[in-house]
Amino acid sequence: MSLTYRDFKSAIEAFERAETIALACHVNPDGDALGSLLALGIALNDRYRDKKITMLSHDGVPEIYEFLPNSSRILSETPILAYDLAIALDSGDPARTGQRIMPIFAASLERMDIDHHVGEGEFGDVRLLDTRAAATAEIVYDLVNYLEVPITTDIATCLLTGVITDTGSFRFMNVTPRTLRTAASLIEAGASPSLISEHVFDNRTFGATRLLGRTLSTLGSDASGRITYAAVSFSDFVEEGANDQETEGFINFIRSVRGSDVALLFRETEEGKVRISLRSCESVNVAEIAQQFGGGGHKMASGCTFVGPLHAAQEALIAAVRQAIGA
Ligand SMILES: [Mn+2]
Repeated sequence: MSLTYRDFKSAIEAFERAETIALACHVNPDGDALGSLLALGIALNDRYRDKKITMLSHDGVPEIYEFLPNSSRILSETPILAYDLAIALDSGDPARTGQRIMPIFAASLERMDIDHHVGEGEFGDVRLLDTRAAATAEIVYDLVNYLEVPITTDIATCLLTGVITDTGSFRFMNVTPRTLRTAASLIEAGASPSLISEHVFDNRTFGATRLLGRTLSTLGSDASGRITYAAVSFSDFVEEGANDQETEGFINFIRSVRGSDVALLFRETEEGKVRISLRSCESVNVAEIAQQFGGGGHKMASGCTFVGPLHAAQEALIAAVRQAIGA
């Protein structure tokens, strides 16, 4: 489904009604989550100088995204429980905003869901859901235009980061003529694709690059070759002096293996706790698999946490994926 003038009008009416507005993105935020959050936060501040706008990211801002304008104004928690309007961006459902932030969605007067994913988690009094958008940033771009806020260089940089990261630099199946038109307008407004790429993709620390080497040396697959996976152990992190945020992008190497339909990256972020990222081609819904383990996400990109040793996480997740694809 795509959005109409009426959808944007009802979003703007909700902004007008609210005095206090909270915006939140999903846990382990990516470029689209943060870019959309910041762009809408900046636009609302520009448009409504008298309203209190709060930007929230449960897991903060990964270092590679700190270059995004206003990123230092994002809070990882809020002392206020109830807002007039609580907005979830790119999140699938309110639970994905993280345990410290999720309660504001139950407590606030109105809720808004801005997302480009299909899911059972759709919610909200106002829904800007567009499954044809390659990124939430594409929807926010339209919304900012409806708000009649000029697309400043700052807003454009945030939105283009969302588009670039969610399309794998315009390589994924979700890229449409609209994606490229939006990107062209953002570049006209002052965003720089090369600057964004330099920060996001060509910015791995020495330790994290060595960690990537270790990770790829664990690459495995099931007998069918349709499931590929790799793991980072806790001692790998310690010995290379790298952290979990720096594994951003590792999964792309695992999913780019020929014949791979589902890719998994296991990270033992502390002893006895394993975070798992899942990616798939269009025919496999990895959100459903992550949900079996208390996680969530999107059809082609999801995540969950497993409590237990690394090998147990691998066994459990690979078995679940095998069952899902009938391999
Ligand atoms: Mn997205």
